[in-house]
Amino acid sequence: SKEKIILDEAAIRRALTRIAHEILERNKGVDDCLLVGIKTRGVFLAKRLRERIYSIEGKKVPIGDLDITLYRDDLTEKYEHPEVKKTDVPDIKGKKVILVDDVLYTGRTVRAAMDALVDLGRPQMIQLAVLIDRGHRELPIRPDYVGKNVPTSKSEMVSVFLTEVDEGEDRVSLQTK
Ligand code: 3GP
Ligand code: 5GP
Ligand code: MG
Repeated sequence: SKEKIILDEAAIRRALTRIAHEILERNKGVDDCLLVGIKTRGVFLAKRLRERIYSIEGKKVPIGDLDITLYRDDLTEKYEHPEVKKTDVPDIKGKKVILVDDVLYTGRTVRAAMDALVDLGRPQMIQLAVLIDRGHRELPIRPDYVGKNVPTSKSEMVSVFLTEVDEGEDRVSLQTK
């Protein structure tokens, strides 16, 4: 298999800085905003965005996380059904919730995340930030903030390495079988 670097450490840093600025611009600051990371790597990306926003704006955005796992509805089917296992999210009533994930693919995980959020209370708005949009959506979901759009085939895989959890430097690569 072949591996191609899509984003190196500096490119990830620049993308997150840009997204932090975009979040501040779109929301005219971050009052009433809440960052919610989708485990595992979405949580670390949300924390990095919170730090960036703090250094630009001097405001600490509250943070939460959602743990979503894929369950097979039927072992004979390839279809995978995402379910929310755990949530640790502050009060979202009336808040602008910014969901953060590393890779957006079918959109089913984000859909499960939105269902879980709406069950917790009525947010004012939900936005979506992803480091990589690899296409192949199966639901009408689009990100508001994107680090990089990466056209992929379904047989390819995007690998996201973040120093908080992975060996080596920050990087995103594309694995072709
Ligand atoms: P993450 O939790 O840090 O996002 O889903 C478990 C991990 O497997 C995810 O890590 C994700 O990065 C990785 N992964 C790679 N390709 C896929 C995929 O197609 N589906 C799912 N669910 N996870 C994938
Ligand atoms: P979904 O298909 O629901 O959009 O994505 C499912 C979950 O798997 C999400 O958390 C997403 O971040 C992750 N994911 C999907 N495709 C990939 C991929 O190619 N690489 C990585 N690292 N994560 C992926
Ligand atoms: Mg993910």
